[in-house]
Amino acid sequence: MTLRVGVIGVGRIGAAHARDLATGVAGATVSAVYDVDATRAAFLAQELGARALATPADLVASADVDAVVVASPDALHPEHVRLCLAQDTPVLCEKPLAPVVADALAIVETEAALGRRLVTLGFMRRFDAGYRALKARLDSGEAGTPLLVHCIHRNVSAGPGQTSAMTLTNSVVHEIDASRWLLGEDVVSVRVVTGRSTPLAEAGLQDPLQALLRTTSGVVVDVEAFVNAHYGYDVRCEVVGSEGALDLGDGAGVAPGWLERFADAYHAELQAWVDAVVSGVPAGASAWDGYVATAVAQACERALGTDGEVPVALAPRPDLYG
Ligand code: ISE
Repeated sequence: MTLRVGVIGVGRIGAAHARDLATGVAGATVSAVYDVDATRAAFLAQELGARALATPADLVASADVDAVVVASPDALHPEHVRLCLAQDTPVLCEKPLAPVVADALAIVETEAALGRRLVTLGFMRRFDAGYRALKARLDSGEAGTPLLVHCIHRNVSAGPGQTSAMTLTNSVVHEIDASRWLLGEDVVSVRVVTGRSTPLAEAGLQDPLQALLRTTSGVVVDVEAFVNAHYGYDVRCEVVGSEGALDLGDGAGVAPGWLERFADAYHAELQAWVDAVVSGVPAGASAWDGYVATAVAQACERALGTDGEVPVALAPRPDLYG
């Protein structure tokens, strides 16, 4: 069976996903695309032999769309995922599931009521070779008991209108998910530390900032998020345990940008998603993982500008998410 995928939002990551689905990922083709920029959608549709449709709703309802990738702007993710749930259509949603936790929770509740895992979150670090090797070594017990996780997340430059809240819900959200996944634990409280900002940051943007996450067992995860690092795209992760320290290994160098740094991970994530939709066995991060990541990121938003430690309150986890 060839999975016919529709892609909503074909800017940078959406176009990259669409091209890979059309030409690289086994068992998939791209049948339809939508973008608010109709010209951009039309060009990509022509390149891929797909149709450019007039609205996201048309795309999701289209008879030749079996599954959907949502790569629209963050604030539109909930609306586009809801369209998919209403049509019982599997969807790979780029992170975050929603910038606002209530919207993310509403999606979890809708999916739980349907009783079927339709939503997968695009947390691609889970498919990166360095992160996977780190997790395998951690799970083997090689480093003993995990005590600290040090994360660095540096972007080359932020887009116009970037806010500190966006740094948290759009960038730090990756480290929130990756540390939960690596440690197999939830975050119970957060702090955010800020200091001098780079002169390259827009007025009002705290850049860099540091988020400190405390997990259930007391592991402290520190995340440096610096969205105008200028020199390159630099993502690092080190877990310090009672018997050793583990990091991402040689693969983790400075890259021109996130598309280059995580190209293999994005590809592996798409392949795993297509295989999961076809087999019916879910793979990758769930809507619950997306909800939790946003809940932690929004706790960080509340902690921003205070000296305090802010608790993370989570809704009860529906049985669907085991
Ligand atoms: C971007 O949306 C991504 O997901 C990148 O992986 C991340 O590094 C960047 O900070 C985000 O803006």
